[in-house]
Amino acid sequence: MSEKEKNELSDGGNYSADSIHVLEGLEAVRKRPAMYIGDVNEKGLHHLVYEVVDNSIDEALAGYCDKIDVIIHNDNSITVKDNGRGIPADIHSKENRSALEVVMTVLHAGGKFDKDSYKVSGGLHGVGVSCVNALSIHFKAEIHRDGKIWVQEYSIGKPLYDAKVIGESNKTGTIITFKPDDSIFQVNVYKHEILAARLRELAFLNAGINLSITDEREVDENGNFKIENYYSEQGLKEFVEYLDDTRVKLTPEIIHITTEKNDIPVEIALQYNTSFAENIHSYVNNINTIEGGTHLTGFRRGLTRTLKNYADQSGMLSKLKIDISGDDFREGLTAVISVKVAEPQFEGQTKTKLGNSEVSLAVDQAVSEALSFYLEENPKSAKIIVDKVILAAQARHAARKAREMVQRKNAFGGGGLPGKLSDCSEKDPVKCEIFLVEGDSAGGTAKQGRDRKVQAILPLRGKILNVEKAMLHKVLESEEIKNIFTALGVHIGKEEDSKALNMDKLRYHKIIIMTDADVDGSHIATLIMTFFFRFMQDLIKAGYLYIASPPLYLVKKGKKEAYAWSEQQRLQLINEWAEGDDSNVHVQRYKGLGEMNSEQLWETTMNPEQRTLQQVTIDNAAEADHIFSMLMGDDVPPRRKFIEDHAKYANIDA
Ligand code: 0RA
Repeated sequence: MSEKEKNELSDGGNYSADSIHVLEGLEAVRKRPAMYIGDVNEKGLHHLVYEVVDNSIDEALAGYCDKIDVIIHNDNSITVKDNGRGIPADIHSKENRSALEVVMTVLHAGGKFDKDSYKVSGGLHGVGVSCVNALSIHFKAEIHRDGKIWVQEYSIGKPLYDAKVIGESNKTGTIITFKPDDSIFQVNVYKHEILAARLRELAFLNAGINLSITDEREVDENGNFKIENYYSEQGLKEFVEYLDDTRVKLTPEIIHITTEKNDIPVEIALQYNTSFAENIHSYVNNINTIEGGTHLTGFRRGLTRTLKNYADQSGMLSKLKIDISGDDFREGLTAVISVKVAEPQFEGQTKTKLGNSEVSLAVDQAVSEALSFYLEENPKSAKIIVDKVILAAQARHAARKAREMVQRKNAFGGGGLPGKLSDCSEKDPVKCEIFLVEGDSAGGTAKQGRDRKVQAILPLRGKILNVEKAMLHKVLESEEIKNIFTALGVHIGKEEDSKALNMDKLRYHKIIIMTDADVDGSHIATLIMTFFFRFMQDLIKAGYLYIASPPLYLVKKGKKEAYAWSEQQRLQLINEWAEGDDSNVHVQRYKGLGEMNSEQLWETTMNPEQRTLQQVTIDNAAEADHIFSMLMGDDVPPRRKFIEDHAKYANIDA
């Protein structure tokens, strides 16, 4: 506990003085919620749940809890229930109030009672459960401990009554229920998929804990709530299996490392597959470190050195004329790295880059020890891996040649913009948008309808290359993909020197994918998103990628016309206009962009004043990786199942 917090708590046992301090603390959270939970949109809303779950995970990591249940209630309030020791609730003589109340109402007080506990979990901002309380219109804590049931309720962080005993219990645990405050959050509907993906991830990251999600908003035909359980016996090994379940494995075994180096617990699982993508997911204290950091550097260094030594010693590189780069060792590699660091230093733009220098060596040692052992023990697999690395090096050289060709052509081609691009006249990238449009015909309509000052149009022919399955030089040679990156002004590639996108050259700050509102259209949009996800991820992270939403229907009655973007809107319009007789209400289903004329396309889909754009974001990188590899892979059944499961969100002809 910091000196400041101690002072706040031990203010001579003066209850009212304490509470004033407390309310000031929580008032600060309500005044500037984004400072504590990131934002007040979808992300922040879901962050509240993570914050509460993290406390239960800590209790599990301390060895006292193995079951955590999350319930989404009908009114979008949330319950998180665990079978840990229960938060102490009796009166603390010093503070003159229940310990529970202190945990729930003092900023950063959560868990600090237990000095021995090795607190490693904790949300991205590690703000504690009192922040969730401050941002909830209603919050209830129920504690089962020492044979009793305690409760206390709060509103916007203020206790509604003193913690009290309401019954007896022979169990222990903590049950938190909260309803986010609508006056703080822009959105108030929880997304099942987002919470489920996080719980699945937590299950893999913390083997042996039973996690579940119950969604009371979804009831099946037997009247049962939708419920999913997540449990992993073997941790990261199963995480890699899950990530790669639709990829073709190169070696039969997954390399799984669980060790501790210099008091730093390190867990790693890795396996090579036949794809060309590098899929490394790293975590520190259960937080996805999307910007990487010292643990990732240590992993790469250990992997490269160990594989290189092995290949050198076995003489496999003697005939190779070209150099091997670090990237070549990671082509087709899926890996998850998880470290637990007692005092993590987070750096970087999103505070998801680990700075602690001691972690680098710990991970390097862990991976090189285990990997050299594995290579010696499994010579067949070792040869397959080294062959793959050599192939990657050769492909990289071919790709460099292909790229140099493109660049040379561009240098002589004057400006180098693709012939198909109808550019805008404005030059300031911040004001400029580019529409990537499916098909030449829709491209023509969009060109006529656009605001030519700030909107550029790039028509794309049918289906672009599936980058999930293609080798790098094929990607670079693909006409459509060349058109995309030359129009954008940035280059792509996997070589170390060009890895960072030259984002300052980016010519548009809104890149809008515009495809037909049918199954083919959404497949094409997915192909384009896959390309951005694999080759220009920084651009998605910067918030530049969007999807246009063309309407599904035009509803007409006499001279009246209106568009509908959903089945529900269509029915509502018909209801409003029909007045008991819908015979003269005419509904036109837009199957493709091409069925609209240029004014209609402008009005409904392109006009910044009226349109709705969906921003493409990466909520959960591991889950996104899993979904993209599944959607774009060879395996048809899981893809079909995914599309069927999501059909109600897609549209009727799916
Ligand atoms: C501090 C001390 C003790 C338990 C907890 C915190 C605790 C907090 C949370 C939050 C969610 N679930 C939780 N479970 C436990 C207990 C210390 C002891 O019993 O010695």
